[in-house]
Amino acid sequence: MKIKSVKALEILDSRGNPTIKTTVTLEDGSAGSAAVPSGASTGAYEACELRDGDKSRYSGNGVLTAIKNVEEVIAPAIIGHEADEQEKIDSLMISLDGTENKTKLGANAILSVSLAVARAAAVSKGIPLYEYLTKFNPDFSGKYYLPVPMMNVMNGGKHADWATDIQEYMILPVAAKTESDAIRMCAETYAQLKKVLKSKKYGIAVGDEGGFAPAVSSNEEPFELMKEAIENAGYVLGKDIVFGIDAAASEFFKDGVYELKKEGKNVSSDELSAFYHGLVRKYPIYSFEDIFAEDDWSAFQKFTAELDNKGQVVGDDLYVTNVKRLERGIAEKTSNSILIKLNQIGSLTETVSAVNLALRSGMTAVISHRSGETEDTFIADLVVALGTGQIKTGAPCRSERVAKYNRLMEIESELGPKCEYAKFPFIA
Ligand code: 2PG
Ligand code: MG
Repeated sequence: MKIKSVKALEILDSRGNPTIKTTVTLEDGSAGSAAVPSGASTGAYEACELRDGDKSRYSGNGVLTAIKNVEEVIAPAIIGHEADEQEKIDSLMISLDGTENKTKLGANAILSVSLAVARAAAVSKGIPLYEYLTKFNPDFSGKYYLPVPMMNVMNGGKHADWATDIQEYMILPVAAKTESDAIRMCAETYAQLKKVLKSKKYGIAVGDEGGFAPAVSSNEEPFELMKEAIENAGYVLGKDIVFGIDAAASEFFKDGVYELKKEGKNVSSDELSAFYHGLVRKYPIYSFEDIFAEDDWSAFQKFTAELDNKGQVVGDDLYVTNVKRLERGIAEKTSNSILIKLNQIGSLTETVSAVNLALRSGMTAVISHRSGETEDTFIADLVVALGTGQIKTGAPCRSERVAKYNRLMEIESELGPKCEYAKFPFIA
């Protein structure tokens, strides 16, 4: 079905910053909308998030230029094209932009159209978005896999005023039998964590991704608090639920050293690695995202070799969902996993290429939200369609996070026996 109109709107993300929402309408009246998220601990190599820079509006963060680009540059070029020709539309937008990092039109402008086109096409075909998106999954067999949620229940770093140096402390309910059980296990643990924090007279305010962000004493203490919460919720740490972290280490890498403010010291890559190994000896941590800075390839490579597939080393700022950086990571065995964020690269087609390359190379792929989110749940459908088996979308708190988990439960109930809960590959 052909595209008839493309309209964009400036809306707010979960931090109250402006972002872009685009609606694509087809000739049969089918319409699809998509809203773009925004990061705080952004990678230096991400595609461009175009902001107006006009200080009289939103401190320069408005997206009216991006909207203009959608309506005046992209719309005339894609109107009349078939909405289900996603690759064609994405590459048309990429060439209209013509820059390496989408600096001309903005990755936010391009992505909003890219996702809205996919939604409109699914609506026109009368099928759910996750079903429509399986056309991008070369291994799709008719069976759907619902992802292990990586829930960030304690927030630090840039997302929580540096409560800890490590940005995210995550729980992974690996022993769940279904998606809704997995989400329940995390929500129950989260509720217990609140009680644990209260009993220790810690604050229970939450960070950008809904995790608690109290003034703990060290980077290690959150593991103790989560351990207590998991036990109080009736689960076995290391069996039912395991841990993951996102250090977002680029954010505390300054002048060649890693500044651990919480520990009051500056450390080298080797020392930081020793610190992580120390944690691994004490806690069942199975996912290590951005544990070094985005250009510290050799530190990643060394840690990945040492971990020896007993867990995943996830590249986020390291790869920025970019096939070129991922190719280097594959060649050099820099990590065994990639974090996937649509707006780091700026189109559905390029995102899917990164996922498929990673999976083909034996890596895992975690589909992820951003710290600045909207109520859009596209990533829930995408992770089910691509069957990567892992999603990271915050704590079971704050509606922009919960919306994704709710969508996953909805998909699970719709699919019934056609789906199963994914296995976390690093646990027997
Ligand atoms: C990350 C993300 C999402 P941000 O570092 O993985 O959790 O944060 O969107 O701020 O980059
Ligand atoms: Mg990250």
